[in-house]
Amino acid sequence: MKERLEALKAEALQELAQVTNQQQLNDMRVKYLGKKGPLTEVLRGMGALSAEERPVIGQVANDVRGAIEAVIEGKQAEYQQAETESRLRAETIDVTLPGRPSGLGAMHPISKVIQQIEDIFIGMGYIVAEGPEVEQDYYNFEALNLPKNHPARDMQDSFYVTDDILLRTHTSPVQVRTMEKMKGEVPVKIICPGRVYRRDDDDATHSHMFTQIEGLVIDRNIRMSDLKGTLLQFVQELFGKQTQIRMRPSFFPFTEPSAEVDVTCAMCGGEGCRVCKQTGWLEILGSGMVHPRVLEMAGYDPEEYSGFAFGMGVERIAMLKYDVEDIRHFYTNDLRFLKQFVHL
Ligand code: 2U9
Repeated sequence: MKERLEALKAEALQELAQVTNQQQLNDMRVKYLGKKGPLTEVLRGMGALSAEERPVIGQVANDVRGAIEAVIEGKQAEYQQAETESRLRAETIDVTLPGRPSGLGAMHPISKVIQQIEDIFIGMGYIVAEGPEVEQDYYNFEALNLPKNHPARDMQDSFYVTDDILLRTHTSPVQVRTMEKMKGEVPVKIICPGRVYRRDDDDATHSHMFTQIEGLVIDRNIRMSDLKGTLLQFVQELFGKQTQIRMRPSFFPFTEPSAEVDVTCAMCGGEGCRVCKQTGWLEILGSGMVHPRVLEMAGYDPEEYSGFAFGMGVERIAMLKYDVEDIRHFYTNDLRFLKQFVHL
């Protein structure tokens, strides 16, 4: 039996020497040390041995098992080490590689111009007010002295949701709502930025949706000169100290008197050029003294209070400021266009 065990050991060690991978090693472990293996079989036969032989053969069997196990374990450690090394090699990160660009965005040019204009008026003590884009007929038209049957209320010109509800055509309803909330208190000194909607055919200078900023001041003794001084201060902060304004008579249902406001062309300094169509002037604002009927409807006695209001299209101002030739560039979001404003 001792000879059989020694032969088994020699055979196992020789075969193990040929093993080259984990799978073969697993097979060897099953073959020599498994329940159905030759070693187990020998040990099972020990019952037939004499009491003197049993411990001797037992010792030999244990030595053989130990020797085979030691070789298997040695190889096992070798394979595990190789496996770990190859995994680490595959997972190596080169921390010196340059990072991937993160694709950081930038503020949209219209948002930038809104912010600049807000900052100028905040500096003059105004509060920014906002309101709904889906508006009631009363706030959008009626309260602004645009009675029923007024041409501006034509179904063809506005986006109506129902007979009484529409997408606001200007931000003026925000001023009306603010006056209502103020319940006759003064001063009212607000600017209202926001999107407005008109049923226009889109082209290079018209869009069915655009951005307005309107302003409203109500107090005692507010005069046309306050309006003029305010707008001059505003355009000089926005376009530069050299900018001048001129006011031309105009008509709006919600202001009386009304005036269109032109600024000297920043492109040519008033000399006349392509941008100002050789006139030296650019129209950028509408304005006027708040109509007494508008004051009255919102709860302000026109005998005691007066006010001025103005309105401008943000896209038009951005187009002049940045020499953009087509309003649609602001909405198509072509990165080649937007990236030009990253550092402005
Ligand atoms: C109240 C009273 C008066 C707002 C005003 C204008 C003149 C004006 C246009 C400029 C270019 C609109 O974007 S645009 O097409 N706006 O000309 N807006 S006065 O007057 C108000 C508003 C609210 C309660």
